[in-house]
Amino acid sequence: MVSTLDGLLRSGRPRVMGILNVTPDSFSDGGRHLVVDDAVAAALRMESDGADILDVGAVSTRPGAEPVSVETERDRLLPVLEALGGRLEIPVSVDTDRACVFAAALDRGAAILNDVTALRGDPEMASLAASAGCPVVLMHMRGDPRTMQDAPRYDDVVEDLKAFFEERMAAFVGAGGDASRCILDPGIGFGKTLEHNLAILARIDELKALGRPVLLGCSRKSFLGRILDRSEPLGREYATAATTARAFHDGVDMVRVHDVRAAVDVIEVLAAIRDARRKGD
Ligand code: HH2
Repeated sequence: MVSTLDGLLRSGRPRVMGILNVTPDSFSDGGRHLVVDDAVAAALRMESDGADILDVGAVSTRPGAEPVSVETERDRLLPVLEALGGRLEIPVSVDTDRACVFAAALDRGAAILNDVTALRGDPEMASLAASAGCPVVLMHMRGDPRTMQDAPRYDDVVEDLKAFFEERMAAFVGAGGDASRCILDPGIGFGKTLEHNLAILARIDELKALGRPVLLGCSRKSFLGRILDRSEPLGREYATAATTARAFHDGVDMVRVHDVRAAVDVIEVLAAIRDARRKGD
C-alpha cells in the first residue's frame, strides 16, 4: 500500500500513470483488454515502458457513456486485479466512483483511488478512502458523462476549479481523511469546451498554487482532435506528447496517458536538457 504520496512523486518531473481500460467502449482503447491475459500483458508492457503507476478502469467515462451495473464493473475489474497480484512493482490505482468496487479492489492490492467524481459519486467513498489511508485523485467534472458536454459554462473555469478542489478536500477531511493524500485533477474534457481546456492548461500554475500535487489527463482527448481537426483518437499521440512536454514545463506532478513510452521519452529528454543546464550554470 502506498500510504503517502512521498514515495510516489518525484520532484522536478511528472510521474507517468499508464491507462488500462478493461471496457468494451472506452474512447480510444475500448475492447482491447477485455480478455484478462491481454490486460495483464498490457499492464506489464506499460511497466517495462517506464510507467510509475497503472490506472485500471472498468467503466468508460467518455462523453455520452451510459452507466454500467456494479456487477458488470466488478466482473471486468476484479479478475484483472487478481491476475496482476504480485506481478507488478508499480502501484495500481483504480478508476472508480463506487465504494464497494474500491473496497474489493483494495483487497486485491489496489493502492490509489482515482475518483472522477471527487468522492461525490457514492456517499460511502470518502470514509472508505479516508480509512484506507491511500492517495486519492480528486477529479473535477461538471455534470455526469451523459450530460457533461451539453453547453458547459463557467464564469472563470480556473476559479471554479479552485473553489471545487477546496470544497472536495474539506469534504475528505470531514470524513476523516488527510488532505496531504489528495491529488488534484482538473478533469480535461469533463464538462469543458475547447476554450475551457486550453484555459486550464494555460493556467496550471494557479492550480499548483493550491499546494497539492496536480494530475493531468489529456491523452488522445477530443480537444486535441478539435485543434488538429483529427477525429481518430490514435492520431492524437503527438498532440498528447505536446501536452506532456507542457506538463513537464509547468511542474505538473503526474500525467495519465495511454502511450507510456511516448510520455516517458518526452520526460527523459526534457529532464536531461534541464539537468545539463543546471550542471552548466
Ligand atoms: N480521463 C478519463 C478517465 N479517467 N481519470 C482522471 N483522474 N483524469 C482523467 O483525465 C481521466 C480519468 C477518460 O479517458 P479514458 O480512460 O481513456 O477513456 P474512457 O473514460 O472512455 O474509458
